Amino acid sequence: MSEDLVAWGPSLEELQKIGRNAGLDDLAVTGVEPIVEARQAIEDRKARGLHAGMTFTYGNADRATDPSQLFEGAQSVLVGIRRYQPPSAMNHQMRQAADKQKARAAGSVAAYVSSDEYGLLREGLEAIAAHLEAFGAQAEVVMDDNRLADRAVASRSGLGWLGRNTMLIHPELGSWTVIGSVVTDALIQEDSLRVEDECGACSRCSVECPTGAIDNFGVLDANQCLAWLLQAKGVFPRHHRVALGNRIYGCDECQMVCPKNGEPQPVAITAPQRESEVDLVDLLDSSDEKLMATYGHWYIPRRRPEYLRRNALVVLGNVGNPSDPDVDRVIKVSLDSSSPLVRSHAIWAACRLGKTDLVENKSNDSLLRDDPDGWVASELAAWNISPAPDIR
Ligand code: B12
Ligand code: SF4
Ligand code: SF4
Repeated sequence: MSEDLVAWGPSLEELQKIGRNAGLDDLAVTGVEPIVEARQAIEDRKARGLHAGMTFTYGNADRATDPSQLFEGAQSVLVGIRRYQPPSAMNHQMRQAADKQKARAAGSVAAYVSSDEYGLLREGLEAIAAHLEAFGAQAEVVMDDNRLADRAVASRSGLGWLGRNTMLIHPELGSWTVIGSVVTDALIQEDSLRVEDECGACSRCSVECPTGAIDNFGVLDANQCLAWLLQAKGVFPRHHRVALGNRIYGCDECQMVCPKNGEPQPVAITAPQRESEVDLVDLLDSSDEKLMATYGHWYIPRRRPEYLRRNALVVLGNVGNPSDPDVDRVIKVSLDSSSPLVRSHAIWAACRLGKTDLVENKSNDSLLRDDPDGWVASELAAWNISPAPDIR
């Protein structure tokens, strides 16, 4: 804060108390000056194509790193953080092995969506905004929004450091957190110091990432990141399908391996629970309407249920039980789908489970009909399969 400005509005301590009572685990404040390093980081990722065509904060890096653009007169950014329950201590390979034992295969859902954490984060931030408004200040909640790079403001406010896995790591809370802000025209006295980077010589996240998406300098290539690939349009890249394992939404690996996350502690206010596992056969059996009603809170490309089916088929190929008749049934139904995306991933699932006969028994006509992007044809070619001759 520059010396000629006079703080006005509630104190940070007062706001921290309100935030804690309303579900936040910590709150810090920073000014609205542009975060030049963050802007450069975003521009650099874009220039190198590492953003994989994503928009979000990449759409307008200038705005996302300049909180003063949120509204005229904005002076302070209160950054709130909320910790959520991490996945069980079982590592990914153990979970996959355990899934193989189950009669019905399941896909795993990342911890941040296994409960409604953003709902509770928003409630905490709204309590802060209401208190500021009671002082006559303007206050706007900005959370997981294209207009503000959450980790950049959080790191400048002193809430934590930016780890090599790109996560904001709070010295006590670790990285199993979600972040949001309240931008206000009140001028809240800053008291935060920058937290030192504690990654040191560690590089576990980079080494253990299933696809090698993180380099040694903490730069993430979204083209390789499973969390993004599950949300991206088009075919799921063939060379990353096995690495996907049983993940059906999100990926927690680079946080699970991080020594800074320590022992999981219980969360203060528990958010409403949602699914942490998805029965793959049930998903593939569901109507489009049911899929959107059940998983509509996920980011689904173009809001098209065929993407949920695409992801489920890749996971089914990895962890499905080949002797389960329901697995055969849902693959057969998927091979008959009107969507070439679904048909091509059904071919992959069938072949990966050693069930090429399911594909070979289909006619050319039924498999290759309406395949404008050649997805089905290239999947068949990849497995060197010729379907049954056309039955005319
Ligand atoms: C796009 C996006 C993604 C993309 C790309 C992620 C990435 N690393 O770039 C994908 C889909 C892959 C993704 C995945 C996940 N995401 Co995401 N994602 C975002 C989003 C919308 C924008 C992030 C962004 O700006 N990326 C651009 C790149 C360049 O930024 P960055 O690598 O984070 O680098 C920043 C800093 O390094 C900073 N910076 C760099 N140098 C310097 C120097 C200084 C001095 C300073 C101050 C700053 C600074 O500038 C950069 C821009 O902000 C934010 C929400 C938001 N509005 O901010 C959530 C967000 C980052 N995601 C979040 C989460 C939870 C996840 C997942 C864990 C979900 C999951 N389980 O699957 C994974 C984690 C993967 C990972 N290791 O990042 C949380 C992170 C919480 C935390 N504690 O860090 C956020 C903040 C959402 C939220 N509001 O809580 N995500
Ligand atoms: S979220 Fe998964 S795939 Fe993405 S960088 Fe982290 S470990 Fe790698
Ligand atoms: S795993 Fe190691 S290098 Fe990666 S974020 Fe955690 S402490 Fe940093």
